[in-house]
Order: sequence, then C-alpha cells, then structure tokens
Amino acid sequence: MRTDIGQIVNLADYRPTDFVLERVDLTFELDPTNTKVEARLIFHRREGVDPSAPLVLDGDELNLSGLLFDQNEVPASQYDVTPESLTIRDLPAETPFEITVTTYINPEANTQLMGLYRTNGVYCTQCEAEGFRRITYFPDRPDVLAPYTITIIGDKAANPVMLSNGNFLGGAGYDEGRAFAAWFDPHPKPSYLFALVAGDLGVVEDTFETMSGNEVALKIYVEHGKEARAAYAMDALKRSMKWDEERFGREYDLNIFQIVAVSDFNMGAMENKGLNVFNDKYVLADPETATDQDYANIEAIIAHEYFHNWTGNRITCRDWFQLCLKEGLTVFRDHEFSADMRSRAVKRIAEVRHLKSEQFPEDAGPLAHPVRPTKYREINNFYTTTVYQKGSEVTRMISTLLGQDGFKSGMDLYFERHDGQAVTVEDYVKCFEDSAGRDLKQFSLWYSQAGTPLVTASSEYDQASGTFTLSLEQMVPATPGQPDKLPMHIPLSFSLISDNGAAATPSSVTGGEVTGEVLHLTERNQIFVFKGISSRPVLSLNRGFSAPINLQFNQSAADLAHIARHDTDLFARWQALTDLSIPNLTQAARDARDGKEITCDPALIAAILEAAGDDTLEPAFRSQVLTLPSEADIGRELGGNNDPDAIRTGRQAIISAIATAGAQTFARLFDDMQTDGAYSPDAENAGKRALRSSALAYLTYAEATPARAAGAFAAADNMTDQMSALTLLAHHFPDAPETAKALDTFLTRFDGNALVIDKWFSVQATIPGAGALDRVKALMENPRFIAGNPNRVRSLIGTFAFGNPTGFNRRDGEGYKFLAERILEIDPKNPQLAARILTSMRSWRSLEPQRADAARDALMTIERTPTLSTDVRDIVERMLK
Ligand code: 0A1
Ligand code: ZN
Repeated sequence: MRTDIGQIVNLADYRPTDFVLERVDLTFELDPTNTKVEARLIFHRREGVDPSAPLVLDGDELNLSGLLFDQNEVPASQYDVTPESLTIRDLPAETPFEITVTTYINPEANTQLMGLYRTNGVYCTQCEAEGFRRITYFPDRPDVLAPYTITIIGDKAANPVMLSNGNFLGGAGYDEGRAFAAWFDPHPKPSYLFALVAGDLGVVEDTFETMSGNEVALKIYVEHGKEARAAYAMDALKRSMKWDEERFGREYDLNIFQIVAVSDFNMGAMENKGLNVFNDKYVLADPETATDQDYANIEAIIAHEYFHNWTGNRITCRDWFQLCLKEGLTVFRDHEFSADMRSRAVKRIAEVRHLKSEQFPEDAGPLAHPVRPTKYREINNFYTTTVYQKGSEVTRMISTLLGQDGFKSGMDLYFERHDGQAVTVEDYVKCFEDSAGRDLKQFSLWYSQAGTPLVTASSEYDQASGTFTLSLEQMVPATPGQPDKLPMHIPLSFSLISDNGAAATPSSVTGGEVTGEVLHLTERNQIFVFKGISSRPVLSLNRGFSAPINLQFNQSAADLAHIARHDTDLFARWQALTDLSIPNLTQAARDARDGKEITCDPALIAAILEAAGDDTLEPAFRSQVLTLPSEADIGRELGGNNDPDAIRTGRQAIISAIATAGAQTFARLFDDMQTDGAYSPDAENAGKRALRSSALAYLTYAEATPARAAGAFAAADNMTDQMSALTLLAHHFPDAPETAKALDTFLTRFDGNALVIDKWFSVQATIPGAGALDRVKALMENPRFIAGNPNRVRSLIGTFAFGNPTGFNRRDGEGYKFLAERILEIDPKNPQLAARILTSMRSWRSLEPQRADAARDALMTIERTPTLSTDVRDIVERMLK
C-alpha cells in the first residue's frame, strides 16, 4: 500500500512522455505467491527530446529481478530503482531499443485488488487507473498506447482457462504439468486496459454477426455451476452490440469478446479491451435470485462496458483529468440504450433521482469538484458521481443544444478524427463546434465550474396584451477552490400549458435564444417575453431535466397539479408531483422536530392518488409517483441543521396520510397488478411488480400490521416480490415474529448464494432507528460476512452508512465512531474500498450541531491516524477542510 502523502498532480503540468512505446510483449509465469513477469518493451526517443533525458518507468510495490537493454544486462551504474520507479540512463538518441524488465509479484497477498490478484482461486487483474505499475515497471499513463502480445504460462490443471486481451493466437502444453496461451491485441491501447484472467471457470458461448458480416465469438466466464445465470447478460451483450451499430454506427473490432465474472472486485466492472472483467453481481441473474433492479443493472453495465470499446478504448483519455471524456460519454450512451430498451420516461426519472440523491450532495459538499478536475492527489478518488453522472448530463445537454442529428454528426466526427488517439475534453467539444458551426465556449464552463447552478424563476401574465413574462436568474454556488463563478449556458426545455391542457404556442419570444422548445439561459439575469398567449398559461420548465440544476420557482399547488395532469412529458409530470410533495415533506420534518401536529395538503394527496389510479398511465411510472422523495432528499431540501429522526417521522406521517386516503385505490392496485405466467424481467412486467409493491407498502401503512406483507412474502415466486415484502416486514415491524420468521426462511433458502446473502445483510442494515448499529455489529460476527470481500463489506457496512439515515446518524454519534473504526480496519487491506465508504459522511456539515460535532470527532480520529493510505487521507482531509 502506498502511504506516501500523495503528491498533488496538476492538469497544467501535463506534458507528453520523452519516449514513445512501440510494442509490448509480456510473459507471465503464473504462481499464486510468486508470479514471474517478463516485459519486453520497445521504445524510441520522441523527436526533439533532449538526447540525455532518462527513461522513467512507474512501479508500485515492485521487486526488480532483471533488467536488459537489447538483451544485454544493464550495468547497475546505468539505472536507479525503487519500488515506485525505475530510471534508466544513457539510452539511444534516435534508434529504437528494447528494454526487458523482470519482476516477481505475489497475487495471493494482493488484498487491494489492484494489479494481478486472486479471487476464489482465479488469477485476475484490475489496472485502471494505476494498477499496471503493480505488475511491471512501465510508463503507466493513458497516453502511452501500444499493441500487446501476451504469453501466459501456468499450471495446466489449475488454469484450464488463460485469457488476455485481443485475439487468441494459440496455446498448448508447455512443459510437464504446465500449459501456455498466447494472445495478440492489434489495437494500440494504454496499460489501464490490459487484462489477464486464468483459472478453472465455466463458460457460456454465443456468436454475433457484425453489420459488415464478421462473426464474433462471445464468451462469458463464470464459476462452474453458475452458467445458467449468465444467460441474461449474454442477451444484454448482443442487444448492446446491435444498438451501438444502429445508433452510433460502431462495430466491434476483434474476433472475440469475453466477459469474466469474479466475486472480488472493487467496482462494478471494467472495460479491458476484448476482456471485460465484472463484479459477478452485474452478470449473474435468475428469477429466483435476482430482482428486476438487478436485471436492469446488468443490462446497463454490460452495455456500459461494451460501449467503452469505442468511447474509452479506441479513443481514450490523454490524462486522468479527462476521465469524463470516456465515463460521462459512456454513461450517456448506456442511459440512451436503457431508454430504448425500456420506458424512456421512467428511465429518465430513475436517472434524475439518482443524480439528485448522489451527485447533488457531492456538488454541494466538501468533495465538490468540476466534471473535469484540474488537480488530484489520488486518482482513484475521482471515479465519482460528478465525473460519471454529471459528465453524462453535460453530454446530454450538448445533444439538447444540437438536436439528435447534430449530436450524431459531432460524434461521427469525433470517431473519425480521433480514432486511435488519447484526447482531451477540448478535442471532444471541438468536434461538436466544428460539425455544428456553433461556439461552445460558454457551454464548456460545465466542465470547469463545480457546483449545481441555482436558477430562480418568476413569471407574470398580462391578459390585456396576451404577454407571458419569465424572469430568470442563475447563481452557481461557491465550491472548494472556486469562490467565484461565471454565468453558464443552461438549456431549459419548456412548455406553456393552457387551461385545457394543450400547449400554447407563442407568436414570438424575445429576451434570448430559443430553439424549438428550449430556452437558452446564458446571462446572470434574463427576461423572456412570450407574446400571443390568449389565456394565462402554466409554465412547465426544465422538462426532462434538460439541465442538471436546482430550480426555485414558486408555482402554486394548482399549477403543479395542472402540469402533473397535462404535460405531454411524463418526466415533467413526475417532477411536478415531486415539487408538490417537497414543501409538505420539509414542513412535516420541521413540525416533527418542534413536536407539532403534522398535516398533509389534500391537494398533494389528490394529485398523487389521481396519477396512481390512472390506468392509462404505465404502471412503472405510477410506482415512481408513489415513491416519495427519500429521507436524504428531504434533508437536502432542508439544507442544514438536519435531524434525520424528525425527517423520518415527518415523511412517515405524510405517507400514512396518503395511505389512509387511498386505501381503496391501493387495495385495487394490489389485486390488479398481478403478472401472468412465468417470470419475465421485461420492463412491462417489472413495472407491474413495482406498482404492486408500492400498493403493498401503502396498504401496510394503512393497516399497520405485518399480516399482508407476511402473506406476500410467503406467496412470492420471484426475488423482486420476495425482497419487497421482506423489506417492508423488516423496516416496519423489525421485532415482529413474522419478520424473524421471514428473515430465517430467506437465509435457509439462499444460504451459500453470496449475492443473495448480500441482500439479507442489506435489508437488515437499513432497518431504521437507533437499534440498527447493534444489528450491524452482530451481523459482522456472522460467518457469512467476509471482511475481505468488497461486496459483503458494501452490503453491510456501506449500506448502513449510505442507506440508513436514522440508524447511522444516531444522535449519540456511535454510528460515526463505528464507521471510523471500520475505515481504519479496511484501509490497510483495501484503501479504495475504505475511501469510498468514507464518502458516506460527505454531508456531515448539514446535520444539527450535536450530530455534526460527533461526526467531526470521528473524522478527526481517522485524520490523526499516521498510517492512512493516500486514498483515505485525501478524502478525510478534504471533508474536514
Ligand atoms: N472504468 C470502469 C470503472 C472502474 C474504475 C476503476 C476500477 O478500479 C478499481 C475499476 C473499474 C467503468 O467505468 O466501468
Ligand atoms: Zn465506465
């Protein structure tokens, strides 16, 4: 583990390498504790570079055992070596030369899961961002691209499968008991896309014919016995390949595409060229063990990693500051894919919920950073929701500005101009500027200014002149290192809805640029005047969440209800209902805190029940309407001095009011929303299950007994229904015998299936209230809890810290103390995991003083620990700043 203080890396300091890497030839002799790696690297000095400049290679915890120059030993006087770098001097000025580096590494001891490690007896690599330097000394940066030849030698019986990037060259017996396999990847790639997997795995095979008629072998490797559970992933892969051809004209470029599912993985998955490695959670599914949400996640992540083949691999990042170039764009592409596979509106609602609950708090707290940061201390800490989700929103806005066709032309130019290169955000934006002939300079502030813009709107209607006037003001809040902000270019999709629900078309609009149904807010203050409006319209603004902003627009309950009833954009209807619910929920939280009676506006109840009971609307949408903003969302709206207990009490009261008023509607929906026939994870059936489960939740509130949920649990014939009933039981009746019985039945039934046991951990970790901490502590003692497995740790400790506001934020601060202890325990083994879980405390300053003080104390305990990894030190210091 690197415990150096971590040098700050600045974007402004970027310069290309002195040496160009022409070819890479790697030979691995696998051994669980002593793997030999021989790297033959061909370099030449870049033109114009000082002929005396040395070659400096990166390393991390490496032991050098041999160093050759053109196959001759390099004298000790010619190089310096440390575990972190290898510097070789006196190299040729012009001619290419070969450096051969031999290192020995210990995969079994690699608990941080970066570089070459072992998972359940399988060799596996993770090289993004800087893991390759844990395998061999190398120019480990994304702008060094080369073709790779890989030879893997290993024990034949233990490693019947030996995989790497590219196309398979061949393999056979090597010597007694050992075999070899050779791979060649002709596409120049950076080291972070390297992968090697070896072990004894089962495989599911299929083929795909590309649009120009090439046959691609598709293989998904899983642990033996789990093959049937990879069928959905295979189906999602083939749909992704087809979609990328149809929507973006992108064809696959090797004769084989492989996915490996492993059980120890720090993130969701990794797009290594031709050999994606996945957290098995995002591959394995069957109706008995996976929920509808699991299926949707698998579809999205399979697509995401596949789409990286063009956006990330063929065109990669010049440096890690440009991470959003591949991540934001690829998230946008996977969002579009899922929208095409499912209901676009419901998908958009889910995206915006996620953005607001994850990215908005990041942007409003101590960890805020621009989509394209300008400095970092630990790059692993920048795989953030800002880079990914906000990055995707920025690309979505480019598409809104240019229109779908304009966006497609810009993307075509990007692929044509930059294929095979490592590029920057500027290169990307330039493609859209050049193809559309539009200046995107102001727009590009979205990449450099952190913080969620606040747009304040007010409107006026003048009957006599038929004029509707909209005044807009924008403000981008200060964020760490950025006290002052410039006005941004904010595209606001809008509609003026008349009394009768139809859209009103103005005869003219002045005050700024308007394209189609989009207003362009570019000034700090701007007034748009719409003429020719014959009766007072209701403005629906930021439809489809066209810009990732906070909108303050004091619309009356009647106006919001009008939008909720008539907008042709389903997303906007959901947004209006949310806007209607927020003041009720925040007031309820304040009343709960002050010990006052909690009331709910009947207009909110009526509007929600109207949408929920409307059979012309798709069930998945109605389920979204019934899912009120979360406790964390309400906390964000309150903005400070937050008491999670009061927030929960208030929210519960509002839900109860809706439940009581709508008991009949919910009983009908619970009966009507049965799915017929065998389980299918498709969007329509999943939507019915979601609505039925929402109805069950409200009925449970209304009836205040566990009977109905216990009945639903017993009757469930798929994991989705089973989990929703179990969650209701556990969260509402934690001490009821029905709950104990259901948890027990669940455990007995799924014991041995780690991914399902993760659900069993999570459902208990999120039981609200002060008792949660003891429950979590007891579960840590359960033999099924494996402290070294990231999925287990996330399902219990991560879920507790991120997803249990009342349990984690106990007034006595015990939750924070517990987390600090866990972070200090995890950090020496897996710093990435520790740092990520620690970000659960990023909004600590918005808590009421007693909790905030306790949170600060816990953070300071971490900060005082001298042996922290760079990962955790970077996060904790930024959080305390
Ligand atoms: N590029 C991957 C995410 C990823 C990043 C870092 C990792 O290292 C631990 C692993 C995966 C993606 O966007 O899917
Ligand atoms: Zn990605």
